[in-house]
Amino acid sequence: MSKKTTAQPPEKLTGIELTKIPKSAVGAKAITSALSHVKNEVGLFKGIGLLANINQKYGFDCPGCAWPDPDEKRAFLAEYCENGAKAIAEEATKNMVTPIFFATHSVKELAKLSDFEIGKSGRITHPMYLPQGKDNYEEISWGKAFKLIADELNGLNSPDEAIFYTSGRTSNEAAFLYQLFVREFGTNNLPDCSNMCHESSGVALSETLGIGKGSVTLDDFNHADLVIVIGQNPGTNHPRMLTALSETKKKGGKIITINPLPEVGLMNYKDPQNPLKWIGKGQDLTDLFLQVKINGDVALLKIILKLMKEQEDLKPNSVFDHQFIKEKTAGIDDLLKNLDNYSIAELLPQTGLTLKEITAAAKLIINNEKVIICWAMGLTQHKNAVDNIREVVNILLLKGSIGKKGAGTCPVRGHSNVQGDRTMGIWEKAPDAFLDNLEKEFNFKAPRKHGFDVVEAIEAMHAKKAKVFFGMGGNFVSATPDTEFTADALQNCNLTVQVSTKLNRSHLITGKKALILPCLGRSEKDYQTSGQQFVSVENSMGVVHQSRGHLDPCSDRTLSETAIVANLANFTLKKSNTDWINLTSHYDLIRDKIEATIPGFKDYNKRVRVQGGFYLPNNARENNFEPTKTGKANFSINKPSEIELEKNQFMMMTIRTHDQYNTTIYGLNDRYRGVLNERRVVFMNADDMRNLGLQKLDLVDLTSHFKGEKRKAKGFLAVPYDIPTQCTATYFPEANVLVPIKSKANLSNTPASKTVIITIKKR
Ligand SMILES: Nc1nc2c(c(=O)[nH]1)N[C@H]1C(S)=C(S)[C@@H](COP(=O)(O)OP(=O)(O)OC[C@H]3O[C@@H](n4cnc5c(=O)[nH]c(N)nc54)[C@H](O)[C@@H]3O)O[C@H]1N2
Ligand SMILES: Nc1nc2c(c(=O)[nH]1)N[C@H]1C(S)=C(S)[C@@H](COP(=O)(O)OP(=O)(O)OC[C@H]3O[C@@H](n4cnc5c(=O)[nH]c(N)nc54)[C@H](O)[C@@H]3O)O[C@H]1N2
Ligand SMILES: [Mo]
Repeated sequence: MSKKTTAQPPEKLTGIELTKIPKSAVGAKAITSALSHVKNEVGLFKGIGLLANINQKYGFDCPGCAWPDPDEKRAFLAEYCENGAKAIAEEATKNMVTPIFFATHSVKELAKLSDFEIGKSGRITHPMYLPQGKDNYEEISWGKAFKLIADELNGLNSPDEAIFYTSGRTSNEAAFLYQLFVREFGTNNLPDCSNMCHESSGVALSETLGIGKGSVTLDDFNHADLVIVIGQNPGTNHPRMLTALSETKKKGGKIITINPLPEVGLMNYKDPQNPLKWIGKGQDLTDLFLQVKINGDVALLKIILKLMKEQEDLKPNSVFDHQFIKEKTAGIDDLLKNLDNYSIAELLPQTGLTLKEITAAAKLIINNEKVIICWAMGLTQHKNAVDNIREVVNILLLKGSIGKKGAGTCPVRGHSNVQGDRTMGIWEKAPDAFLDNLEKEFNFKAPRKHGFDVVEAIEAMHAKKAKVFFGMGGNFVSATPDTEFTADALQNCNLTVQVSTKLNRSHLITGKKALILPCLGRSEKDYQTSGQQFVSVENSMGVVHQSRGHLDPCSDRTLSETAIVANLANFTLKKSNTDWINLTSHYDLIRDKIEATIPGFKDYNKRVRVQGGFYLPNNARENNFEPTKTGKANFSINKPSEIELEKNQFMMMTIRTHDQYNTTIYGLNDRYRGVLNERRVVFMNADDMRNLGLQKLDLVDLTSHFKGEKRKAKGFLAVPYDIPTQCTATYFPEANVLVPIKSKANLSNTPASKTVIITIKKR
């Protein structure tokens, strides 16, 4: 497709070794793996000091994930996990990407490396500029860099020709200033990683419950009768969640896991904080495992709903919470009537399960009162993703399992401040009330036309309707779908700018001109004119708390994200009523402005200084559903997957290994799945392999099929795995080239990266 620099990771294989899949997650191996990463990247002495500060009340927030910290006790040296330690090691690395590095490595040469090799180059130390037609980045002063961006932005025909992306690590303070700058500049083009992540949850939950966030707190896991974990792999992606699940079990609660893969972390667990338990069997977490087919979830949940209804009809008042339904909800009659349109026999094949297995799950739901349902990308990245989540809500509403202790919705967020960034207004569709407040406080006219989300932004750049791309963190070209198409889109731009900590592929697939603006990481001290600052972030459960850096910055030429935004605004905005530079002199001043514009932040500066921070208001948690269109919690009618595979086709999900953070590759192992030293693998059912005449580790090429279009990814090793027939899995970002730009979720526009239709051909 593309004649320009290829944006796909190289086809090179790295020497695979298949090992036994461990029976238990965490334990001693996790600790040794974490320490070895810290030792290699940071050095052991400095590394231990760093780890002691992660997630402590006056330390810094772990940039790993958004799982909350305990409100009460915090273990010394222990409120992090293996993968949090790796995230920190990655940020605090000794390796530096200096102007000399760029002078001696051309962009074309670097683009041939794997994401692992690119990332390991290290932290970017100086602002760098790639002039048009040049092969190498050159050092540039901050002043010249800001002027260059300002000139480019002010030269556009309309502010809507610029795109301002955000990844989810940006602090509340930086995010608030950033969206303000973008809106004063005149556009709502504020796509963010949420668009590819939990957007489907936001859409489904806002419609049904009146808030786009989850309703549970960490303490609810101590009171739940039943926790269902569906479409999520916490052992790898939210390891500290295993502690919460372990608490549920210790108190007598049950756990159902719904996943095409028997993910080790969910099956059995060894507490990292209790070395005495590292030897021995560990604790079984999952009571019932439903190995659903990819995208079979609506069909499965519908069967459960039908079984619940059947039992309620048989024995009235034994299943449904009628008082809750009557007082708090709308739409139950339509839901129950609609369920009659589906027969269990018709739904069953989509799930790949037996009726006996599903009945066992339904029984657990029927017989328990307080239910929490947790989910992540396994539900959100499908064409019918919003249906998935609304169906989850239907089950909870029938049980009255929302807004009471031990029950509720738990969409587990990804990036450590992705939820906070949304609260701060990083949203291409920010509501009018938010914009009204901004206008009042900052005395300007905010644009009202909705901006581009991620997919729309790519399409706009591809069509040359957008010409400047500005990325506040992240790795746009590798994280987004349809790698070649997106690469073309970015290369069409006049200017691409990346505010980054570490080198990544988006620095190498650029517009005609490109800039890299190096910023401080979460673990580093942030000094402004009034002294050292702290920032604040919001976790997955709506707790806002502070985060204070511990290390000296990797270079004296980096700036904080907050300072970068303020300077950019100062250079770009011809008239603004805001004193941008003064605002960044002390971040309390920014927090005062947040308090003045966003509900829930009363006494922000005082409450953020209280140990552990504070909870934002959450109507669903408080059993109040007034913000929905009906003023009640809404039942909904949802559709099972409509995708039909041809006989030779497979469904492919793109997932994370145990050794990566999205596009940042920590290492080449996926320990919990028994794959070492290789990322170019495709997990397949052994019967499917046999039918295709494939042997273990045969080299195959993958082709995706979408509305007559084909996309190819070459050179993957077939690995037989415990996965349902016609289901396959590959790793993100190697397989992103196969995700068609137009294949996305209804209503949320999230790329359908878990339902890619492929064929597999032996080399
Ligand atoms: N160490 C580490 N931590 C991370 C990240 C990381 O890359 N590394 N990324 C962060 C981010 S941004 C996010 S969003 C989260 C992601 O956290 P997860 O959502 O856990 O990440 P994925 O690897 O995408 O895993 C999706 C899980 O859903 C399952 N699944 C896929 N399709 C289906 C389906 O159709 N139905 C069901 N029931 N299950 C399905 C897969 O088998 C897999 O277990 O983690 C965050 N934390
Ligand atoms: N096929 C497929 N595609 C997916 C997914 C999938 O499951 N499958 N998951 C999607 C999901 S859930 C998400 S959230 C997106 C992630 O998309 P992104 O957030 O865009 O990607 P990341 O890989 O997290 O970004 C890593 C880069 O962020 C920069 N960085 C790290 N820390 C900081 C910081 O503190 N400040 C700044 N300014 N920069 C920093 C570093 O330079 C690093 O290279 O990918 C999505 N893409
Ligand atoms: Mo995410």
